[in-house]
Amino acid sequence: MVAVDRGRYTCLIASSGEKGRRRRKDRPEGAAMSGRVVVAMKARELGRKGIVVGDRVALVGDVSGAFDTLARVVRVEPRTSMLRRSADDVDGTDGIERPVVANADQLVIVTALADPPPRPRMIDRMLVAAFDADIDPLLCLTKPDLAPPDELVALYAPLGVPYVVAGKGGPLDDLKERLADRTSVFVGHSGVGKSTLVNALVPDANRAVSHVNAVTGRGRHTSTSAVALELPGGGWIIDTPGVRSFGLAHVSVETVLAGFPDLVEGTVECPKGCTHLGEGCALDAWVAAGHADPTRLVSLRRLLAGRESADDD
Ligand SMILES: Nc1nc2c(ncn2[C@@H]2O[C@H](COP(=O)(O)OP(=O)(O)OP(=O)(O)O)[C@@H](O)[C@H]2O)c(=O)[nH]1
Ligand SMILES: [Mg+2]
Repeated sequence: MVAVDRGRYTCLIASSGEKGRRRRKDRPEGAAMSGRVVVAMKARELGRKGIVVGDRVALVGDVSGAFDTLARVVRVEPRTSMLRRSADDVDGTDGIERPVVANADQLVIVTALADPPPRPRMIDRMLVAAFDADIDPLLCLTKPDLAPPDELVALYAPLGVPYVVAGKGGPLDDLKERLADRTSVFVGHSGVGKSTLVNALVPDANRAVSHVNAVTGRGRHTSTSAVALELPGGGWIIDTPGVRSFGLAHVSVETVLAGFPDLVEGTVECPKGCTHLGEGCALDAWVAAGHADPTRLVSLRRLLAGRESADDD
């Protein structure tokens, strides 16, 4: 399933060499791909089960893809991953998990080096979301024409997160190499340049882009829904709408810790239910004894603490 709009699911039936039967102007946004595009609704038997972009689904009914036809989604296949966030920016702090994208294997954390300025707390939270979903993170730094990447790169070096610098009009070779044959979901604040990148990577994408407000320094939330697009060289990218926050109420301490295998052993001596943030945490002594790099502990604590705050700015 590559896009959803008001209960209508745009699905792609991959087929070798078959050209889409819809003429381009009849295609919904995001349908710039080979294979047959079928629009479907959810079958009643699926009940309340959600379908998200990236899901592999089974279709019945009219799957011709002809104009004005509607198939039915009768089954959602088991997912290999699910990126989630708690929607505490949408309707209060209900902490309810919202699935974002299914079956992605790479989370591309898109951050502008300026305009809007980078917000490390947001990057940290998206990293935790990647750990939680068991998806590889990639830091993608945009707008290098406006500010240098050095400071951010140094901040994330202890975390071992790979990064690429990808500016508008600049070379995209590093990014393309990282995206090849993978299913990558682009996340980040509004206005950081996600759709600009998607348009540069997928010639027919036609994703709307808009400028960042000069007064507030915020983007305009130009993209309003997630869309999956096929890369010309193989692989998929999923453009998502800009988010103001990335709620992590559903993520446990253990999940974050799992992202730091070099520190796990040091927690054996911790008191039960240790938050690893304060008094009594055995990690201080473990690191002092030279078992792990102190910057790793600083990073772990930053992620653990950031997970609890509701505000990402
Ligand atoms: N100077 C500069 N501007 C850029 C660069 N990349 C993107 N922009 C501009 O940043 C603005 C926002 O870009 P979008 O691609 O719409 O951002 P987005 O992340 O998709 O935003 P939402 O859809 O609102 O989440 C546009 O005016 C782009 O032209 C860059 O490398 N350098
Ligand atoms: Mg966009």
